[in-house]
Amino acid sequence: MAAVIALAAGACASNDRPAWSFAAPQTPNTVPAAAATSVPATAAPAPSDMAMGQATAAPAAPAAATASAPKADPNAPAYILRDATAPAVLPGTEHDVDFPIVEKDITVAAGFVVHTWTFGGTVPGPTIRVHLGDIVHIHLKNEGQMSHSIDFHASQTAMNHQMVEIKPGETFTYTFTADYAGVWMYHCGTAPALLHIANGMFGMVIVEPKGGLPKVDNEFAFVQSEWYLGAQGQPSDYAKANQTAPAPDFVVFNGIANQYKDNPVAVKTGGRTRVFVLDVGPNEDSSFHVVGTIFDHVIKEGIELQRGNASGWGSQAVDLSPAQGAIIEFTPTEDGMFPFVTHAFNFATHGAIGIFLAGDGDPLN
Ligand SMILES: [Cu+2]
Repeated sequence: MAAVIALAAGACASNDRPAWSFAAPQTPNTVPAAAATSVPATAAPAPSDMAMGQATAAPAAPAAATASAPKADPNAPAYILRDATAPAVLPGTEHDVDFPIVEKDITVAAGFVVHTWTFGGTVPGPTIRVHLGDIVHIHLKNEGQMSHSIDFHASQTAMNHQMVEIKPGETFTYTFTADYAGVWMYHCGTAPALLHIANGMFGMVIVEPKGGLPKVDNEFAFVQSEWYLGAQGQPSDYAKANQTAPAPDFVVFNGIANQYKDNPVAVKTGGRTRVFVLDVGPNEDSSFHVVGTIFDHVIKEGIELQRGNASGWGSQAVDLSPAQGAIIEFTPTEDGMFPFVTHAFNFATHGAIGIFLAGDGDPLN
């Protein structure tokens, strides 16, 4: 029979009925040796390098960029589970948020460590949640070894005004007004932006709509992204990430492969669950789906499927290209497992999968 998902809590583990089978990746992808092009030499990016396109001067490349991924290291530290719960909206109408820029070794999948560049020491960076019309001051301090910058998609500002290079040791405050509601990406824009995003410099901003969002039983925030592994313990591999047909080693929710498959997320049976979901790529789309549920309320990039609409429309999966976000809501109708995936299944099998566990996890009890 098909393999049954192993649940950390043990619920349902003895259930012998057919079940979804999710083969976890044992080894990351490899790319042909010919794909291993050298990365441009290190140089401090100038302000004019704030570009989405090809780098003219790339910052520090992986010291030992490799064409193929490293082998899993049995001695790598265990990954640190990221709480999937969406943060509360910040109190007040004007906010000061500290964003130290920190280089950090992070275990991104069992046995694989990446020397990441981060906002706030985590990948993704902190999720910021505010009300429409709020003013946000992001206080950046570059504690790393190379220049970085930040670009808030929730903001409206000239690229050469606030998306400026912040050199090592420097500080900068990026200020914006939350003019529009939605689920927004932020990321480093320093060239090559592809590498800075691929190496962990991204996160989510939630701007609640006028009047706020109604209270629900459970709220979560998931950022889908890709890892293109360099050598063990080194930054991501720019050459791999820069392929026109890229083959990520892992595709993940909230930075770590399979973390919510290993550690299912509890939801209330019969309650309303809301998920803020964002695809940051840098390259691949998401088709966010929750097995066994139908979304009755979706707001994607300003387009709304309203709950209780007269024609009875529902939604099965939400398509998100890189830098697109959505708010989805559904109700688990019974106790049991409701896996969430990108329905691009080659990526679900490379880490983009988790499990919502409703009630005690057993629909027959
Ligand atoms: Cu950066």
